[in-house]
Amino acid sequence: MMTKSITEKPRMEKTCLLIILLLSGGLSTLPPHSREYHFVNQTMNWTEAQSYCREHFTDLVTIYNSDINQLLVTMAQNIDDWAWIGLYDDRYSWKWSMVGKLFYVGSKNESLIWANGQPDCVNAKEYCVALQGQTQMDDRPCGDSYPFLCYNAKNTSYILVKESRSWSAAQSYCRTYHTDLTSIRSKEEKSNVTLTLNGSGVQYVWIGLYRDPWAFWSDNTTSTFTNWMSYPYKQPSNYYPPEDCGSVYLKTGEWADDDCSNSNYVFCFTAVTKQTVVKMKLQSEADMHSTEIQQQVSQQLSGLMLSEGLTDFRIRWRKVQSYRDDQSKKQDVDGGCKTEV
Ligand SMILES: [Ca+2]
Ligand SMILES: [Ca+2]
Repeated sequence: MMTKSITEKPRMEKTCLLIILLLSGGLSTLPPHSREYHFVNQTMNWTEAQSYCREHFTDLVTIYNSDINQLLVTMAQNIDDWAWIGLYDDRYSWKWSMVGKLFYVGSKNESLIWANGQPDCVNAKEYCVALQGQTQMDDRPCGDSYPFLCYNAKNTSYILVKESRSWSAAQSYCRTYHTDLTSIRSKEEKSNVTLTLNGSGVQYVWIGLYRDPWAFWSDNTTSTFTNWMSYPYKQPSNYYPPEDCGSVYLKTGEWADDDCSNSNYVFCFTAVTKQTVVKMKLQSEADMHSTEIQQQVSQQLSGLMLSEGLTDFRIRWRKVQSYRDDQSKKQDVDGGCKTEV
């Protein structure tokens, strides 16, 4: 006969454990409203301004909308001068129509040679590339009409279309009837292009190289907002080339492209990391000291947080105080658990 002995367990202490949730916003996902803006009341060139902002704050300012733009104007109190913002133009950030990736011409591709003094981005209007004299590259206004070179990937052929079109119209044509505007990514492609153009007599011919103007901000975020000055000086102008850095006129908030070596005031920003602490008290008969149980609770909480779209959080356990039946300790007890700060 088996005897079943039941041992009466001593009353288990109720253990209170505090779960602390630290919720914080990562820098990369910070929306613009979690930024603080700073007007630097001294003048320096754009590179110095960038270093200054990175040393004392986070970076040069990125302007995402007219509210931020207006806020900056208010901060500078009507000074009749200009201030640097994080915007800059990279005149070597070329991309191939067919590849779509940034392509730094010159440093990586020996087959691509700029004509003397190019790319010069005359009047801040030249964002597409044509071969000039059949061998060297020149940035030209994308709206200019030139013959163009298509590439056909099916039979690896290069097709010179002698009808003059704008760069975009040429691109559409090539994409419709062939593969795309031609790339020149190797010595082999370069000699094929030269061969195709040989004896054609064309002065300029579009190839697939282009770039997005004023696409970069110092903090590597992107913004579609612009506020270029239109009167009396239409900007960007590249009037004293190169004018590759963006500045804002403090009286109106309008932007201009400016020579990066000029001295201007500066707008910086600080990224504000917002952190919220959520404390939860757990009271249970279960052994809350058990790492396993703690892990289970943490996992359930994490799942809940993630389902609510919160991705940046930490869960920390902290023992507060054991519940005791001892009435003499009651003054220490706050609803069963003492709250410890
Ligand atoms: Ca040019
Ligand atoms: Ca300008």
